[in-house]
Amino acid sequence: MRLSRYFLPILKETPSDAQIASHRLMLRAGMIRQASAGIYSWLPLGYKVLRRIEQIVHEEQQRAGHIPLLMPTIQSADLWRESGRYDDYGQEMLRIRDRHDRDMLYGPTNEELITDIFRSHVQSYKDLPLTLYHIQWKFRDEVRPRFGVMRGREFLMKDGYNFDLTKEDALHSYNRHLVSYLRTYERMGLQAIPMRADSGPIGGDDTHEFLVLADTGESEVFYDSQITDLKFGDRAIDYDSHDACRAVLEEFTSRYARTDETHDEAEFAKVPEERRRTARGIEVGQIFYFGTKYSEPMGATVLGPDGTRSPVHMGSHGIGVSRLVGALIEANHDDKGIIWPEEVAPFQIGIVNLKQGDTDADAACEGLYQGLKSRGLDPLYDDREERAGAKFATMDLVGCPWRITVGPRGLKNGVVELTSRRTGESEEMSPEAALDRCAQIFAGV
Ligand code: P5A
Repeated sequence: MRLSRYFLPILKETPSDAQIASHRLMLRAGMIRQASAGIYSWLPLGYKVLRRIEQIVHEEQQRAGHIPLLMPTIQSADLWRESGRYDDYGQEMLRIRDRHDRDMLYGPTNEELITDIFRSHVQSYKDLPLTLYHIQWKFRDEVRPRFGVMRGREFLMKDGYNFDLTKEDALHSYNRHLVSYLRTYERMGLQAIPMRADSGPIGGDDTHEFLVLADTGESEVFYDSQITDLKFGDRAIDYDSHDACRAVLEEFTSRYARTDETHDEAEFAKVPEERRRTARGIEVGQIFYFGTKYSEPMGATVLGPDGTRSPVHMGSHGIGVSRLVGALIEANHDDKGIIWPEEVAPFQIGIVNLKQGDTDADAACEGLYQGLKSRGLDPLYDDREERAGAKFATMDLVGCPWRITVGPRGLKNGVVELTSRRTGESEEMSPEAALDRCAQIFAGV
């Protein structure tokens, strides 16, 4: 993309109402614009990051064998009356009446709707196990929407629902989700720690939240510091193997790690003192096993191998896709701006032309721009008639992980400069070498 033709409405002033870095930087970098409290338009740069995160989530869900579909945002109140949650959900639910006076709502979550789909089409244990998911907007009329996309009223969630014949199978689905979430967050360059949590309005006894440690996080967390040394990495895992998934769950959840809702001082005291940590965290996902909480009242039963019908065992599993954009920035920024991990960067490489209008500089930039694109990369070329300082400031704010700086002086020696946004280290090399290096850096991404 050529910056002169892009829509990147950068703010010169730091917005005064934004309290945390990610909110400030998303506004300043022209990623989002508030439409009303807790509701945002995703401007082109923000939308690009959102799409990259979605893409990783889709790939990891499907790797685990989960099947994508798309349910609507507006739901009928009748389904929620069947499960009993229509009255329970309270003021967080946005209730709407259509022209025929029917009660509708903007979905805060989809347990009822998916259970209705399931009961209408699946009758036999032979069609199990089944996990369906979608990535769809949700609405929760939060009392205090704040911190930009971190606690929005409208937000994008990946929500998945498993249907299993037995409790044991459903617990395997739970474990499988835990494993696939570990992979998903690590692929984005984030460490998200599973912590025992409270199930709130979704229900059930088994639940873990995934937390990214950050001073600006809304949750207070207590954990054994050994947990931060754990990495899932690039392990090959058989998602159908109950033993393999259970082993990962045990590895990642056997040390003390809890949110304030389930914190137990006596248990925490058993952790050696030098390893006890209290911190804050951003909840980027949560998994639940709730058995027959929805299938029983809604009559979602299947015929088992013994010829009798019984309600299916279920769980639901959520990733805060739009919140992740904020969480990623909280974990990756400095005082100049955002530092995107390579896997989610909206543009991977910025090209800065130090002297727009200079024949050699323009030609070299054009060659790099086309060369990067032909290698399957997505560069942002600052081709505006601007001072070098302003161009560097824009690139630093927007946060492309790599920058190629091109100027007449370097070109006389046949070189351009390749700079890492994260380390600030620069290296001079020929434009061809810069192209090869960039292709190499992003080969595995
Ligand atoms: C699991 C999927 C559920 O709703 N039902 C379907 C279950 N879980 S949850 O924990 O309530 O939400 C899942 C994730 O969504 C993100 N999230 C939010 N993101 C931005 N703004 C909000 N107001 C908001 N509320 C929840 C969180 O990341 C949460 O873990």
